[in-house]
Amino acid sequence: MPSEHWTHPEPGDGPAAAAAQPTPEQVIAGLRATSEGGAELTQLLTPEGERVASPQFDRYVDDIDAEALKGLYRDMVLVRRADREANAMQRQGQLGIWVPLLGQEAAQIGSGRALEKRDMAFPSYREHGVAYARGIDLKEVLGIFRCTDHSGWDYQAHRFHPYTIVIGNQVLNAAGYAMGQKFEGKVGDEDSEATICYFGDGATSQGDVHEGFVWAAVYDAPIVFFCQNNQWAISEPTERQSRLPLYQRARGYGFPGIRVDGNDVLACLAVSRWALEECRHGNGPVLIEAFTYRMDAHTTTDDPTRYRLSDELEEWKLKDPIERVRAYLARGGGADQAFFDQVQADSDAFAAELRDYCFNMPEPPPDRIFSHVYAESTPLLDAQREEYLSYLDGFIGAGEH
Ligand SMILES: Cc1ncc(C[n+]2csc(CCOP(=O)(O)OP(=O)(O)O)c2C)c(N)n1
Ligand SMILES: [Mg+2]
Repeated sequence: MPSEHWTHPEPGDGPAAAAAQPTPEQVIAGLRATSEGGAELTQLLTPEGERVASPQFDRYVDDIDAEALKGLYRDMVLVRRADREANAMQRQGQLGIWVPLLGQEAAQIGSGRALEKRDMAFPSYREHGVAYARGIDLKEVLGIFRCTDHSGWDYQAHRFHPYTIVIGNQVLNAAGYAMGQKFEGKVGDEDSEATICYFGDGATSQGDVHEGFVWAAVYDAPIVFFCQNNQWAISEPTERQSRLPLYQRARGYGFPGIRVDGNDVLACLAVSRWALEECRHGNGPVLIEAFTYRMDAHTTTDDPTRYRLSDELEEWKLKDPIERVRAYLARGGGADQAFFDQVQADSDAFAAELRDYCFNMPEPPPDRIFSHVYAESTPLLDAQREEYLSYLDGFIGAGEH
């Protein structure tokens, strides 16, 4: 009987085994994304909301009492609510596109809340939860998706780089930034700086990510590579990116890699704090693979029913990042119904504010595309701006005849 999953024969298996080819069914079985994180998964809170002791990581969350956990819960509910509102606004034609974070709240809030103000974060395009944790008003994020803005926030003030759409490219930027932190002597003690860089499972196949890993490794750069393995790169499952679990790739570059339950906000917080501390003390880089799931489409232009089965989604719903915290808080008496109702009401108000802003979003001045191209403008850029503005002036009164 052929096994459900086809595996490559071992060298000693002989020519017959080596000649064997997988059946189409085995290829499909191998393509299926998995909901199992394996024995290596670091978890502090099970999907049922049970606290699991971890000799290695408990000390990184010993300050997280019921109040602090309620704060993390609130963060996750708010960003999920904002995400759902933005998704709906795209469907109503108010946004050009939306990139949902649904399902990845714990990975983003846990790691985002692990950062100190002085640390620097480099996102891809799905990190609205990290943006929120960095103190960015999500109204500023909406502008990108309404196509009125390139990314409006002050990235130095928030220590949160602009979104990067080119897959994996931010890994090079982040590695270079972290090397700069090292060269400027900002590494070595508790008050040191670190960098965190977000990317997906699919991005790990990009050359930029490989190059970023190499540069960061050989310069001992203080950078946490935070890979959100949400099981899919649009329609490609993780099995199409790697034969071995992604966190194990770190070994080949000579730095530690760890797989954390990306749906467990406590574990993501603990593991990220540990990794950042390693970096602060000059032991970077570190790779974190946050094992999670993209519960919605890749973007609003995608239809996941064309490439994945709904039973997979149903399985992941049981591992929901918000529900396990709710179960833990409710069972342990850390929160009562009034708390949960209040968070729900706050999230509805938060979403209403976003909606109101989006519908009334001001048009940016047309010459805005020339700003922030360089730290200081250049004569060529000035000339281009002037030419563009006088071209636009040519339309004044044109519609009156
Ligand atoms: C260099 C490059 N190639 C291709 C694309 C098109 N593209 C956009 S998102 C994406 C998949 C990325 O998957 P992953 O890294 O797993 O991140 P996720 O979207 O799942 O968060 C691709 C191929 C792109 N934006 N940039
Ligand atoms: Mg992915």
